[in-house]
Amino acid sequence: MTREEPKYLKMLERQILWHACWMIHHANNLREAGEVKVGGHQASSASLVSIMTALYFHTLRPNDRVAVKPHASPVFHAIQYIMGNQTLEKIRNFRGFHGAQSYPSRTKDADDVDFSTGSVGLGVAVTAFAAMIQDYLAAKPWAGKRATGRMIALVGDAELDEGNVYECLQEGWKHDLRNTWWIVDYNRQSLDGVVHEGLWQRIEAIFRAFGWEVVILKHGLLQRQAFAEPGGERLRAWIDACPNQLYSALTFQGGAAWRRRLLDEIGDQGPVSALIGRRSDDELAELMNNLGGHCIETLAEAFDAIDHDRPTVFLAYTIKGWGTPLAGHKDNHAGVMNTAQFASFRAGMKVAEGREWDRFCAIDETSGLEKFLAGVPFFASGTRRYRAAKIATPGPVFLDERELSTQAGFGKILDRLAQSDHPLIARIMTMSPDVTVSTNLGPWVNRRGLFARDAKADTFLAERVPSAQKWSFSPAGQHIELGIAEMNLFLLLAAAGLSHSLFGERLLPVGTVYDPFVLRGLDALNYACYQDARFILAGTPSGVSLAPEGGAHQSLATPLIGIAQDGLCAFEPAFLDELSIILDWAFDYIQRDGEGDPDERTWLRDETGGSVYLRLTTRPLEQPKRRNDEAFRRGVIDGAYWLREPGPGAEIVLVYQGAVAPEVIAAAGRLGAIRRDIGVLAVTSADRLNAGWTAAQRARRRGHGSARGHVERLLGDLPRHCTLVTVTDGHPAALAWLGGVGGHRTLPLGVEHFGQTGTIADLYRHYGIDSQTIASIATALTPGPKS
Ligand SMILES: Cc1ncc(C[n+]2csc(CCOP(=O)(O)OP(=O)(O)O)c2C)c(N)n1
Ligand SMILES: [Mg+2]
Repeated sequence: MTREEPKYLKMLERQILWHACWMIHHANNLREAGEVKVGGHQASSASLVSIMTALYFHTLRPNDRVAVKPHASPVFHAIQYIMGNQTLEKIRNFRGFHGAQSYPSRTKDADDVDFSTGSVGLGVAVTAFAAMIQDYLAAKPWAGKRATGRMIALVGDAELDEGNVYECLQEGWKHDLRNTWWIVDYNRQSLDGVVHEGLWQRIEAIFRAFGWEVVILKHGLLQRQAFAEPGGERLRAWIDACPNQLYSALTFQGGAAWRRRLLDEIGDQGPVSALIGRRSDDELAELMNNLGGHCIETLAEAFDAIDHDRPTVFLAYTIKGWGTPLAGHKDNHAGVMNTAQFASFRAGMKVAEGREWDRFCAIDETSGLEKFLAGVPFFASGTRRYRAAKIATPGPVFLDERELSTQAGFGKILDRLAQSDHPLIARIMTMSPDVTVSTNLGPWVNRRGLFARDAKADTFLAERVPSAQKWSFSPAGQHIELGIAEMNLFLLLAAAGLSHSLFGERLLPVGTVYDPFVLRGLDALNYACYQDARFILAGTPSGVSLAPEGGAHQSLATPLIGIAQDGLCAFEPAFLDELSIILDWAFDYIQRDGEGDPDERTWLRDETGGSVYLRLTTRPLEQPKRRNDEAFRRGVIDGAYWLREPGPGAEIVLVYQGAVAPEVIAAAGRLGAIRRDIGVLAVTSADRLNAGWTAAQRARRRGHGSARGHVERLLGDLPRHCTLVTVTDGHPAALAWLGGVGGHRTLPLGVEHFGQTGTIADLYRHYGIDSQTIASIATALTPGPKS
């Protein structure tokens, strides 16, 4: 640190504290009576102000990336505002429509957010996975060379209650994690109260166990200087022994209360009393508030002192509400300063009415500050949103197997791709939470290898023990072996899926997971999508078609997740050719970043791209005759095609998605003899059909009278009295909505209750998705002979 630097950093710290608190105050005052007020977050923000000032204005370099504790969003926006990367309009409208976001958002904020945060714990862990992606790229010859950045998380102490943090620690240890810093805002307060005594010792032990360096920043410079005075050691001992609750309460009460308490407990009419006596109430409060996490010098020096790339956790003692009248109060999380408190805060900050938004309104003397800011390294090269060129796809890989499951087909397609030298293949990065082999990724991994920074031979191969899996680890490898924790899969997909934007290098991440356990990682999947990370996810096996495995392994709800999850386009193909077409399309779709205008054929916003979810199965199906017509190829991607076109007098149309195709085809065969013109609609994506339908309706409301979604065109010519029977191996609601498209009576079949072990035939019969039941339900509903 230069001699002048602390002076500027303290000016900035003060200014940032003001802007953050004012932003929240203003936002709450804008809300009309009766409107929801969001939690205050003034106290949470204040707690991180010093740390973020030291980081952004002293420590960070442009390649560093930071996940900011969600409820410190105003601090982040204030910093970017001071640096000219955030507009006044947006911060005046903090928490308002199109304003700066309550929680930092890569997609909704315009001020260079590195990682979105909001659901506590996820922003923390994603930094570790981003560091792994950085290492992965550094090992690849096709990737440009760039300076290594540190992936930094600003972590609330209560965030450390989230289990995914520990799952990530373990995974990080396995992968020799580097260049990751977590800075814990140890204010000893959560939302509801004060954290348990001695938490820091648990934290320290846990991090050390996983090989992290632990740096504890307990006392600031003022405190350390006071400890060096006569009697100072007694003061230190008292502070170290003080329970969290008491420290917080005294902080809230201020200087006079500190004096009474300290004199009562350690006053000695000698050096300790003199040490306390030399300070006014305000000075005593400042001293007691001068914890490590609020001392710019202590923070900057601690960050500068790290001269290695091992993962490091800083436990920075802070005060929730530091520098504000809310400091230390256990109810301060949702609280905002009331009128009187804000007036006193304003008086202390010396900000005049009407000047509140001025960039430097809380700084008396700003000479030299602009020059200092112009030289801050982190902001020197502007904002850091990168792009990477799109890579053309090789075209669908068609398989010739006569009978195969979609899961096996997926493995075979990837195996075929692994043998290709098409430029896209080098960019594929696969990963799986300990289900690589059982989701059929084995052949791909055998050919493309596992990634590790240091090569590791396959001992079984070296010892000539026959094995189908030839697993060697090397920097060239393209598969990441993960432990079972599904959260880690989705967080790694999130980090890999942002590679083009974070590191300027295109990766095409492909993850496989047992479909029921999508739910285990669902919040992390949602988090990945919210950040617009791009990846392909194969959830397999799915549904009760996984018959002998039983109810714990049979997914029912995932088709609905596929429909409802924003940013994720869900397919459930039944046949191999469909899968081949979808996968090739998916490699293109995940790279798109066009404008949001819908495609007027489907009304889907396909140009914007997104991630893709394939719900697959282990049930082998006999493959239909290959179709090469455009209606088929397009229909597969648009979400449905006629497997059997209904005639003009159709009374029944059977609709299916996924592995139940043979039951539906067989039922149609039975029904064909006794009902006229029966149709069979093959749905490959209920998600895309549904999205196109709602988008076309929206377009019609906006004046595009001729807008029609794909499903509206498909069902448009059906006679009004025709009945739809929909069938899927998942929750029936996934297709039940089809009745709303053209007003057709609809009977949705599917699985609503937990499955159990059995044969596929047993279970399909039990849940009424076998051909006999489908046919008899269909005939019961329509006039004519019964099946
Ligand atoms: C997954 C999840 N659960 C609950 C919340 C609600 N929540 C927001 S902040 C918070 C407490 C955070 O305490 P801490 O991490 O110590 O931060 P501080 O407020 O002290 O800065 C909670 C429970 C959330 N944002 N995410
Ligand atoms: Mg806390």
